[in-house]
Amino acid sequence: MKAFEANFDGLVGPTHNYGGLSFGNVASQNNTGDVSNPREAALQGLAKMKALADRGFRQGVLPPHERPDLATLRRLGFGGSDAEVLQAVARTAPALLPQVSSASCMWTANAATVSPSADTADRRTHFTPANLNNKFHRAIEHPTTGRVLRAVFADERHFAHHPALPDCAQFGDEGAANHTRLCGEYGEPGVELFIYGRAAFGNEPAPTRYPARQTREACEAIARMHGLDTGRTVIALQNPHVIDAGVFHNDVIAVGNRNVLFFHERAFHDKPRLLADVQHGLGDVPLQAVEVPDAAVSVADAVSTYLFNSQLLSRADGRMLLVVPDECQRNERVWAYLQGLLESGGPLAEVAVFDLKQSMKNGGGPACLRLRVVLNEAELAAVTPGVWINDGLYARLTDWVTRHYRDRLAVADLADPQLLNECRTALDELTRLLGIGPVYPFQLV
Ligand code: SUG
Repeated sequence: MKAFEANFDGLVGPTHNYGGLSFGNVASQNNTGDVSNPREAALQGLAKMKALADRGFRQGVLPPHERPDLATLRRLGFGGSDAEVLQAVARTAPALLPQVSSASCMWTANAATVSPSADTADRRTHFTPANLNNKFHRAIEHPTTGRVLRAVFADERHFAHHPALPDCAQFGDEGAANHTRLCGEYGEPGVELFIYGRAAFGNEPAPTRYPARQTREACEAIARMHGLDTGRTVIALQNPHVIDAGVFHNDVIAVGNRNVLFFHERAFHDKPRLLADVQHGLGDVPLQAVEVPDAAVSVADAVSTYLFNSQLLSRADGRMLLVVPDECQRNERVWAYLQGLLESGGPLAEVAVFDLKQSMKNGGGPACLRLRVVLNEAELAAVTPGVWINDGLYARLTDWVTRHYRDRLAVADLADPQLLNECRTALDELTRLLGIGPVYPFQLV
């Protein structure tokens, strides 16, 4: 059956800030304590969504989470009114404030792993929210993420939802950031490629400086839960050296679309084996490996520009568009490499550049901001309709952001009880605007 790739971008939340929370993510650490601009961040993300929707790509939006996360603070023993909770946290445990206030769910590549119906045993699209248990500020996302995904993909005839994996290091899972699907046509069975940074058991090489967030055990569990065909599932180790160089997710060093895998020479531990296994799974469909040599673009350049954290999208004519952050254009070597790629006559026909500076400063590029979901006609029709970006929704969301978001937020502002009220008012309006029903703890009490 004919199918399409839809991209669901995370709308940046009103508490977007630079908390310096992600050890191993160079941008997050380098920008610790900077004053953020949540309004600009949300508008930058919306501009990308609108531009892609205007070009005919199927583009949806996923709402931000309730932040500061009062329910988590109460679970940690804080009590009294909401304002008293925030005051006590600021006074006695200030490090918790940015953690429970991060707008990190905007990076929806980490929201879940998604397997399209063409790949699964029961022919439904399967979703597993990522437990993100390597970082506290991200580990609190999955309950709301699960509710949002169930609200948007509600029809049980088409969509199957699993709980996040057990919350422990053995099953560390970072979602679609470490998962790529390769295929001929989107609607045909594809090869699901999972990349992990460490195995809980065994003695494979591991990074020594920064944490490896994803485990092999998590990949194996998701493949089982989704009912994937073992002959078309490849689970492979990331190069531990690139994790130590700041590649905290595989989507910082590789991206795939249809039969094209665009990756850095140093991305994988055993590249020949990985390529052979993917080709074996693809059968008659030839894999096009676009390998970027270290001599042309170093790992450091890849990390600072997010060349690979790009969206590789199929245009109607079958050739591909690469959506990159403008950091790529400002780096001579990366930009020269891209020009050469365009002239090479390969699958890449076009590069589109976006200013995503607010998100990039926390280590989130174009690919981090989106969750890919392959959907056939019947499944597309079953998606809750209010989340599709069109002229009307774009206008309503930009108006909503402009009315509710601050244009300046310092970490110290997170204790302001007024900020919590602003966020709840905004989010309550948003769930009505998107027509997804109640999903937030403050709406469920
Ligand atoms: O988990 N940054 C996120 C960035 C996630 C990027 N996603 C993908 N590569 N798919 C992270 O490291 C920083 C938040 C702060 O420092 O305030 C942060 O969580």
